[in-house]
Amino acid sequence: MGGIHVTTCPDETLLHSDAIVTGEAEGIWPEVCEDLLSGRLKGKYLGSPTPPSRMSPVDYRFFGNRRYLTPASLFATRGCNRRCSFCVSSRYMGAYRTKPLDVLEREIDQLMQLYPRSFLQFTDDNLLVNQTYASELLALLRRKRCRFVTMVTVDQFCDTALIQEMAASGCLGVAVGVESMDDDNCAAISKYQNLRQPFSEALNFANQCGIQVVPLIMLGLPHDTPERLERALQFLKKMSCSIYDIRILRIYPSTPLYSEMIASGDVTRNWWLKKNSAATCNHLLPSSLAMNFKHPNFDPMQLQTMALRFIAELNQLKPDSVAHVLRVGARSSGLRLAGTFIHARRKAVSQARTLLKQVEDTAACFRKVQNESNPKLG
Ligand code: B12
Ligand code: SF4
Repeated sequence: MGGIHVTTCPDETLLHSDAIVTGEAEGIWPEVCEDLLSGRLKGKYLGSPTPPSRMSPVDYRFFGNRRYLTPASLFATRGCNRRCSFCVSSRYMGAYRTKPLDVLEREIDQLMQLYPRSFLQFTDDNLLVNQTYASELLALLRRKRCRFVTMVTVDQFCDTALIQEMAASGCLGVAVGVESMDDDNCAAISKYQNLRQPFSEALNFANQCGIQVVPLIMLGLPHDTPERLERALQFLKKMSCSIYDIRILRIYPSTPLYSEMIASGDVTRNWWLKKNSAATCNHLLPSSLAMNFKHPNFDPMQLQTMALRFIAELNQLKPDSVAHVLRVGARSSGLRLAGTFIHARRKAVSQARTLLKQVEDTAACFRKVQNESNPKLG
């Protein structure tokens, strides 16, 4: 086994496997294969960050046509130089590295040949943080007449020159790491690049450039309260985003947030191995809405109800929101992506409404049982 969880929890995963590889596999993989073939497999292999000089082009024929938004997804960089306290990937990935552009160009050529009608999706954590590389990469995408989507940080999103350059290079959409509308929450999770940024103005600008915007939002941050989230919901409703990605904060092992919350008693060590408590609706919900920690201002079902309301109310399709997404798409010849977002919004709203009903029923049942066992609480 290998990958992020294995890297952050090697001893746990070794209990379930013959051998594990921690970190990045490229350098150590030949040794693992040789040992396997000669029957001398060791338990633990320590992979190390692959240097750019050893990054060779991925052969996408191996993956088949398995689509995630698009079948043409690729990675140009590794790691992230920021250190948001909840983020696992910036830590386990090692130093920020960029793939040589000639290698990347070969991957792009292959993907464009395999999927000529698809846009590219860069799944990088922080594709554009190195300005020199970002300019060269965007020039390459412009030259190749690519169309692409990617993730950006809030400070990059608010940089109008960068957004303009991205639009000119074929950018159809960005997911933005907004997390919270409140600066004190962003500071509490060390997401300093989000502070004092003109998000609403940047949103209008990106939309005018033909870029669809997907804010990534987390509920359950340290300063969230029911009143604040209600305010955030009403504020976000006035914005014109293409689709809203809402999740409940997760406390991953290896992050500073995990260590802090273990110390404060707000999260249980190895929570992912424990059975779900009856006081949550984790068993009903997708993992992105599971709650595995204690929040001072919410019980789990209350936060889960709020998250479902965010999904249902923000993604609700009205004639003007449909027209907006289509208009943005038309500006960048990205009508297909616009259609995907409209379809995804419809599906998200319908799922959230169904789940909301189930969570509300479960919460009512839970309160009834609590009241019966302790009438004083009622
Ligand atoms: C893209 C992505 C997705 C896409 C994938 C689409 C696609 N077409 O690839 C989608 C949206 C589907 C997705 C979904 C989810 N994701 Co995701 N995703 C990522 C992201 C941004 C990039 C993954 C990637 O390609 N990395 C690049 C490659 C090179 O790195 P790598 O995968 O780690 O692989 C290297 C090593 O780990 C190792 N390795 C990996 N696997 C193996 C296996 C073996 C046998 C060996 C030897 C080695 C090895 O070698 C590799 C090469 O060096 C990562 C963040 C990140 N930086 O990795 C999050 C990330 C992996 N996702 C995460 C999560 C939580 C999820 C979801 C559970 C979200 C949810 N709640 O629904 C789902 C789970 C989906 C599933 N079924 O597994 C977390 C995982 C946290 C954790 N501690 O496990 C991450 C780290 C994001 C984050 N910061 O929170 N994800
Ligand atoms: S900017 Fe994104 S990838 Fe980088 S540390 Fe923060 S959350 Fe992680």
